[in-house]
Amino acid sequence: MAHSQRGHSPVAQVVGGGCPGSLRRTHPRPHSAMLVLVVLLLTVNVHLAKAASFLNMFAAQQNPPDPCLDEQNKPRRCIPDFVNAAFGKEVKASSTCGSPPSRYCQSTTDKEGKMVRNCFICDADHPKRQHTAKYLTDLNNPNNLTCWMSEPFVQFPQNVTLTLSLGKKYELTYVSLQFCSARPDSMAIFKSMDYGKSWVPFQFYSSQCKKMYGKSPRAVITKVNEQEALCTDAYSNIDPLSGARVGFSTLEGRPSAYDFDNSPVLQDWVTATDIQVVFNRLNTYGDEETDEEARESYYYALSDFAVGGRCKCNGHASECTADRTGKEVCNCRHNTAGTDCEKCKPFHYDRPWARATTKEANECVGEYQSQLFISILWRGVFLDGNDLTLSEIVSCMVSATTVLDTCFVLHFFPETSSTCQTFFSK
Ligand SMILES: [Ca+2]
Repeated sequence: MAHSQRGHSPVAQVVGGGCPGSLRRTHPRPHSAMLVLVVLLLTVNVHLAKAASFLNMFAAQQNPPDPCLDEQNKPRRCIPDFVNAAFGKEVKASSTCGSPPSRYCQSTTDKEGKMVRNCFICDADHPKRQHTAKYLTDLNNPNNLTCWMSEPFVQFPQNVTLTLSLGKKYELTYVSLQFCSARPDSMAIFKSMDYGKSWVPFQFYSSQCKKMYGKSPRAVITKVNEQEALCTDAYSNIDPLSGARVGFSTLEGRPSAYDFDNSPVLQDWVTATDIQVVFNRLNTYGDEETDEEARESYYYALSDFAVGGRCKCNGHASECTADRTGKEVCNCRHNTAGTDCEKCKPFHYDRPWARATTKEANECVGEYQSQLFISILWRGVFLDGNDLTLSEIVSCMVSATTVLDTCFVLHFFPETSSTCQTFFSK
């Protein structure tokens, strides 16, 4: 064991891994300035903790109750509000009418049930004639519908896609599409969990599920395939010609939905950073080959693209806010950190990170780690007889953080890693 080598205890070795050469010096001369620095660090730490707890006490009297703490000020699960995560966000459309201006026709039926067509111009440069993708996620006022519209007759095998980036992870309850045109014959909803690098299907809609997507329209979800996308033929009729809404509920029909807290599979299933809608085939009456005006009446158009869910913070934050760069992040509590509160703060790895549940907040704990950090510094600087410069100590502090991160984030607990075991056996 490393013990036998004088001046190279396991702790010193681990820390030394990040400070090349700094612990290999052979001058065993305790440095009084370093001793003062470490004592100062300890003292400042204790005083800061006391001041923080005093300020917290004071703040608690003035501010409304903290949703992440219970009545006894103990951590409890907290979650951000339910929102339409798409509202006001940019949607990229692969096809939008109006550049150059084009004609489109709206089909309606008159009192006698006869088909009537009214034709208009879509012009991207005209404020009242444009049908921009911004209209997908603007305020949805039923008395003044604003519609995005694709170019006319982009028919299978060509498709039209809409891509919505949420900017961070959300846990979604539904995806809802309100049409200004007829519903498509075939469309698919995909989600990404890695900001658009890879996509997995969420739901398929088609009058011919098997032919279009290779899926049976009568498949059933059981506990063994809870992350499988289904296909339904129930929403692919050409009627109504406008105004229909298609909603996909992410948890509907999935058995573990009733025990969501204890189902990592479904927690993963509802998580998304981006949503993509792919329109594969237009619904038509079959008259597009013979009638030019008929072709102009077949396009995809939506008045609202809504995504209902909560900013994903794993039960450790009650709100998401913009960070210094304007990126949306969780306002993490319970000693957690990261965009989604998906890890423990440095020096709070006394037990493995876990998502909060309704019964247990699973907050990160770290008193032992702070003491350990000081002890690493102590051993590295004094007990092993090295003298380091201030910049080397700062470098060691960074290295120690990395070592702890590596131990606990990758291995979770010392028992599972021999490096960490050695590290902690001191
Ligand atoms: Ca709209």
